[in-house]
Amino acid sequence: MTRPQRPPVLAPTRRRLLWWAGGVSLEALVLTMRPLRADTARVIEIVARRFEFEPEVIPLRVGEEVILQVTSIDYLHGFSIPSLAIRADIAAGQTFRATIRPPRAGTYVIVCDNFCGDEHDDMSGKIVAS
Ligand SMILES: [Cu+2]
Repeated sequence: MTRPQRPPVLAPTRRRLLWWAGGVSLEALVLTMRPLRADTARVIEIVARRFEFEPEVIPLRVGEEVILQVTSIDYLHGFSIPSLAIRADIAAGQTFRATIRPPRAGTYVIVCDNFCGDEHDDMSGKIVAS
């Protein structure tokens, strides 16, 4: 009595494995080649509190890409840099992140545009790009 011949199962499995490994290698190559700007940009932590941003002055180089990480520690503050088209409301305990790159030398004014108390009008800061 002869046993029925089994179809070769190794070849398709190996082919699938090669396709999978090739896909993983290609994906790794693409990920390696992708620019990692967001990961390499310097993070500048800013605290928003009645009635100031700290630090108040942020010196940057023209064209330098940075991540502003703004945390309100006490109230709903506005964070606005009109000349860079950046704006957010930041509730107490929340953090807002924005990536910026000052295009020209100069001063970029930061204001709180959400009324937060008697000295709200004094709550400002600036980015000085040179
Ligand atoms: Cu305010």
